[in-house]
Amino acid sequence: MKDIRKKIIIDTDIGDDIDDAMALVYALASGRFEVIGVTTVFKDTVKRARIAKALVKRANVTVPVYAGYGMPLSGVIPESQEINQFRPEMEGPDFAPENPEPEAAVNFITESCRRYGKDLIVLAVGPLGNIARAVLSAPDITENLNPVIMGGCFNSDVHEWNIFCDPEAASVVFEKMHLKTVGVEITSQTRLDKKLCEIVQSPRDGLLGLLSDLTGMWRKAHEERFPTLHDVLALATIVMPELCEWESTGAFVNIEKHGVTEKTEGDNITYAVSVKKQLFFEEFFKIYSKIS
Ligand SMILES: [Ca+2]
Repeated sequence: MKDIRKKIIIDTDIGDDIDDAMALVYALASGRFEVIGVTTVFKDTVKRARIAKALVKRANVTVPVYAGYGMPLSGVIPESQEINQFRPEMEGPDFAPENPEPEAAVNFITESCRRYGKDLIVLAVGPLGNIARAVLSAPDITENLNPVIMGGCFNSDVHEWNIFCDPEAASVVFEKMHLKTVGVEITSQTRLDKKLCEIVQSPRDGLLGLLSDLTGMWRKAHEERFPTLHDVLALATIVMPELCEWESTGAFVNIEKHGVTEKTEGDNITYAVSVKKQLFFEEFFKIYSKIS
């Protein structure tokens, strides 16, 4: 039988905000995606890869995890290297990335794009350092690499975090390719309330048990705030584009304004202009309740 799952690579800054871990769990366990691999980006990418690997192992699947570039394209080292969801047991040899050289992550993206062509979606839910380096080193992949990203803000001058952390990389990506993005003005509408957060944090075993623990660690580091599912929404739109309404525009990253995304003439950026929040939550928790 033909595998109808979407082939994806997830390029992630897992370990800072908690929604990256939630998106990875959803991708690994929903039955809707074939995760070809995971690449990590920004700051301590090896630690991030170890967190991702812990989730992959709990999901009982074989998915390669590569530690990509921690350094933004500008070469300016980020101030803090702290990662809030790292547990001591993740130091063990079982959780090491496939290859700790950042170039290996970029090569993995490049080779996968060439191998799978338009059958592969690259989901970028962190700063865009790996994707930009892939495009700069292998311009031929731009034809097929049409990433789905969580990033930017298209209705005001707000700095969206992923673009802000590596505006030079985002500028390359926005300039050189067709992409689909869900900006922060849309994803910020998907914050969990107390009741939904309690479902995620309820004690259990297996994959959801680890996600519950990581959510607790993240909340402790963030004044017990409730998570917002930015990255999960971007992922979910790959299989349910109807979750959002979309418009097309050109856009550039204003580096002097530290990464504000400004609309311009053109149509290479497809961006979300609204979200059906209730439908999204229903879908997320429907899948969630089936994960063992
Ligand atoms: Ca993220």
